[in-house]
This record gives sequence, structure tokens and C-alpha cells, in this order.
Amino acid sequence: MSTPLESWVEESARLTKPSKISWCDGSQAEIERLTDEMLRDKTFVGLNRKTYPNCYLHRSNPNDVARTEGLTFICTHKKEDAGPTNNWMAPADAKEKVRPLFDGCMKGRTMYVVPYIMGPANSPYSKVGVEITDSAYVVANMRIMSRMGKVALDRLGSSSDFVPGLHSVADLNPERRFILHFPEEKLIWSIGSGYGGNALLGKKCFALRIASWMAREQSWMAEHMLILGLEDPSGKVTYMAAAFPSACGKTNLAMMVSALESQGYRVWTIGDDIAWMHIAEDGTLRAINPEAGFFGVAPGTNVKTNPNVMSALHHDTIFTNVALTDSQEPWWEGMDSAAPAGLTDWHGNSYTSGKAPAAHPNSRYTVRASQSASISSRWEDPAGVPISAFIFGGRRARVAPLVYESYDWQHGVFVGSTMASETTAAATGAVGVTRRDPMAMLPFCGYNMADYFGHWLSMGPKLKKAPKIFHVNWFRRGADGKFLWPGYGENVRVLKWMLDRIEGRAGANETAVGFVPKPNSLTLDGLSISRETIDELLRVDAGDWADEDQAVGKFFEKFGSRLPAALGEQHKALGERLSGSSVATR
Ligand code: GTP
Ligand code: SPV
Ligand code: MN
Repeated sequence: MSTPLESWVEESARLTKPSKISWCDGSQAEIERLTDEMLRDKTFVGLNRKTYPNCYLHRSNPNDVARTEGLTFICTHKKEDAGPTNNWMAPADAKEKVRPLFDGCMKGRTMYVVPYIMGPANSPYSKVGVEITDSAYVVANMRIMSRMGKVALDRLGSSSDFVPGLHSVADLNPERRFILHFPEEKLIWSIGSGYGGNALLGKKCFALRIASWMAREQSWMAEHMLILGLEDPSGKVTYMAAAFPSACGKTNLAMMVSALESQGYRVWTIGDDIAWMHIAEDGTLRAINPEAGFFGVAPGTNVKTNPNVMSALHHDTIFTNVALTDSQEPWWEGMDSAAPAGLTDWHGNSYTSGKAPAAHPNSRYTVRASQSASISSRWEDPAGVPISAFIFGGRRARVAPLVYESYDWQHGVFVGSTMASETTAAATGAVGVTRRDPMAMLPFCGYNMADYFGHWLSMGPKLKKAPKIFHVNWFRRGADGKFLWPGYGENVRVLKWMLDRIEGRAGANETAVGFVPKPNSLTLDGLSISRETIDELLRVDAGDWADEDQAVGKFFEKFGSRLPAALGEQHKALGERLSGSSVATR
């Protein structure tokens, strides 16, 4: 008798017709063999062995450098269950359309079977997935990003409790690229891309799209959130989870070197992209990081902005689509002030300054989380860490103040559901366009977003003490077009204000959108920033917010009667506060 996993592997092999099947055990010998093969077939370029031991550069096909949201589908029986913000196909139609593309797609190639655990190997909250792929690069990345190989097979045993994901790079033709999710049967099919979230199926496909569906069924949360611990001078650590859209600062916030370290405030990393959160028996919300590594944005990363990751990247790291110096070291825009002479761009061509960037704007590094000096001693705690605050945030040149606090859980869910952000290079398409991205989950919610809002609303009251909900914006710009706030390690000042609010210490002014800090309640010592700049950062502009209010109304209309009534009421209340028809005090 074969196990459910063996049956699915056999069935997949009959369809894709590989010349060889390789079951990955995650061992050192295995990765060395794969690395040798990838160096030989030029999938990998070896980096400087002295300064970057065990580090490799991968150049992906130039048509395959970011997630492709337009080619990503949620395949449910009823279209309404995918909702107005997702692309939809009926499961039978999707399979009929895409099965022929898988037919024989692995001819002459090796099929790798990659069992993996999302979450610490010994956590009751962790889950097993198995990815079938014909990409050795995917295998190498999955080995860093998840607990991969024997450990996962041991956890699975002969059980059918795993999320299968079938992946092939096929011919990398965007015309024949599909990222399909079947949440009703917990299945993933991905073809035609070898990049990041399209191909590392444990990440966005399983840990967000499929898991968000499971989480709603089972009363937990799967969110596009970093998890950090803020240590105070007494040594007490308060855990916070923050949802910012792709390339909007999660990794950097989670790994920051605190500007207030001399005052005893430090930040510890639990996770940088995804949080799975369950209600524990004591009524707290417990978060685990389902991932084991960071697939982080390279451009803008340097020894000042993120020293922790910069030192982590000096060994056992995969770089994708970065530039290469003449001493075989990785390079990207924002690493240091000027491009060194003799640079090779991400296409592998000699670089000429002033033209296109040397590194792709969505170039990335893949590195084990344990390699960061900022990693929390509790990052693999099987019970998770208790969350005291949620932080929503986006990239907004205007409108959103540096930080504000919601009035209560319901209002906080409204704040999250109305989040907006300027688009980035993390997905294909125009960059810098403001769009609604609720809870940073627009591209990742595996079901109708109206139901997702309802799920959020229902979670707060189930908790003994619901986390406070804040909103931040590190990206507000002044009249000169420059960022007003220094960001990065200085963001700890905002985290400290949140901690002080949680503990009832910090002052705030009530505005129509929420509580903003009294300027003197922010710890600004050691930072040279003018009072005018702080005032501008905290300003709630009536005109901007009137426009915002309208945009929210339009966005909510998409969901029709499926939108939870509480959000309609929150929207109405915001309108009233903005027009001054209700007094500010509550
Ligand atoms: P994904 O991995 O795509 O989900 O992105 P992320 O949310 O983890 O974003 P990340 O921390 O990698 O930051 C993306 C870009 O924003 C990088 O170029 C950073 O340098 C820049 N960035 C991050 N934090 C700040 C900040 O506080 N201020 C400013 N100005 N830029 C920031
Ligand atoms: C994101 O786009 O939010 C990422 C990168 O974290 S990817 O894994 O490509 O989705
Ligand atoms: Mn992300």
C-alpha cells in the first residue's frame, strides 16, 4: 500500500514524465551535490570564497523577476468565495486549462520531491507541505526558507495531512504561467515561473493563501506580518506583529538595530514576512513564524539601514538578480554611495552608470533566519510568542501620519481594512501607484476579502485582551519630495511610543482618524529633527482625509452586501468625525 504522499508523487510523475525522481532529505551531502550541478549548468555563479563562502548568485529569466498577481488565481467552486479582489477560475476549468501544460513538462529533467514543515518542527501550530518541482534553485531556496527534508517526512509519516504543491518552471513563458490555488482541496499548482512567491510554494501560496482559508475555518490567523520583540530597560519583551505590503519595510523593522539601545530598548526578530497566530488556552494570541529564512529585498540594504542582515549575508546565502563586482561580490543600489568600477549588471552584462539599475529593483537574498544577530531566543518557541500589538502600515507620500492608534478593536480592523500603499517592484506592473491593500493581504488572501474582514472582527472578542492596533507610515514626504522621517533604526522611537501606550504612559491627541502622539510623548533625544517636521509628520490633513474617506467608500462598494455591517458603520463614523458633526471626544 502506498501512502497518500507516494500516490500523489506517482500521479504527478505520470503527468509530468520526469526522467528521474529525487526525494529530498535536506542533508548537507544533498545540497552540495545540487550546488555542484547548478554551478556546472550556470544556474549558480559562485561568489568570492573568502568574503562570501558558500554564497551563490542566480540570474533569473528577465521575464521572471517578481510575483505576477495577474496570473495568480483562487479556484473555488463559487466565484463569490474568491471575492472581488482575487482572480478566479472554477476548479474544473482551471485544471482543464493547465493540466495540458504540465503534461510531459519534466521530460528529460529531474523531479524533486520536497517535503517541508512551515513552523518549528516541534510546534503544534506547524503544518506540513510537499512541493514537487523541477527546479534545483527552488530546492536550494526551500532548504533555507523552511524545515525541509527528513524532518518533514518524519512529522508527516503516512498521514494525508499535507498541502501538495505541484511546480514546474516549464518554458518560463508568461503566456503559459499560472499560479493556481484550490483552497477547498488545499492544493497548489504553479507553472511557468521560477521566482520567489510564484515558485517557493511554502511561502505565499501555502503560508498565506491556503493557510488564510484554513485559519478562517479553524479560528486562527495567517497574516502577511513580521513578528518582533521589543525589549525594555527592565529586560521585559513585548511582542508586536506588523503588516506592511511587499517591499514596504517588514524585514527592516523586524531586524533593526535600535537607535535607543543605550536607553535599554532593543528589537529581537521572530519573523520578517508571515505570522501564524492562534488563540491559546490562556486567551492570549500566540504567533509563530512559519518560515525558517528571509527572502529579503536587496536594494536599499546597507550597513546603516540593516547591519544585522548585512553581516548575515556573508556566508551561506543565495542572491537573486543582484549585480556582481569584479571581485565576485554581490552589489546593489543603496549598498554604498557609488557603483564600483567593473560592475556586471543583473543580466550578466557589463554595467554602464546612468542607465538601468545594476541590480534588479526586486533583487533578493535568501538567508537562514538563525544567521541574524537579532534573532530572538524564542523564535522557534513551539508555543509561539504572545502578541500585544498589531501595526498596519503603508507607503504613503501624503495622508497617513507617522503613527496613530485606533480607538478599539473594531476601529482597528477598519484601519487595517482601509490600508493603502504605493505599489513596489515586488510584483510586476506599475510602481508607485496608490492602491487599497487591506492588512497587506490584497495579493495573498485566499478567499473573499469581505469574509476575511468578518473573520478579523470576530477574533478580537475571542481574546482575553485584544492587541492594540496602530497604523504607521515611514514614507511621508515633505514639500521637497524627501522622506520626512529617517526610518530604519529610528523607527524604534515609534515602537517605544506604542509600548508606552500599551502600558498607559504616553500622551496622545485625539483626531478624527485616531490617537496621534503628543509631540513631547515621542522619545526624540539624539535625533536632529525640527519641531516643524514632527508636526508635519503627525498632521491629519482635513482635505487629504476627505479624499481618503471617498476612496474608502468606493473600495467598500466592491463587496456589496457581503461587507460586514460594522465596517460600514466605522466608515460612516469616520465621515462624521471628519465633517465635524460629531465632537472629537468619545
Ligand atoms: P517583502 O519581502 O516584499 O514582503 O518586503 P518587506 O516589507 O520586508 O520590505 P523591506 O524591509 O525589505 O523594505 C523594502 C524597501 O524599503 C527597501 O529598499 C528598504 O531599504 C526600504 N525601507 C525599509 N524600511 C524603511 C524605512 O523605515 N524608511 C525608508 N525610507 N525606507 C525603508
Ligand atoms: C512579497 O512580495 O511580499 C515577498 C516576496 O515577500 S515573494 O516571496 O516573491 O512573494
Ligand atoms: Mn512579503
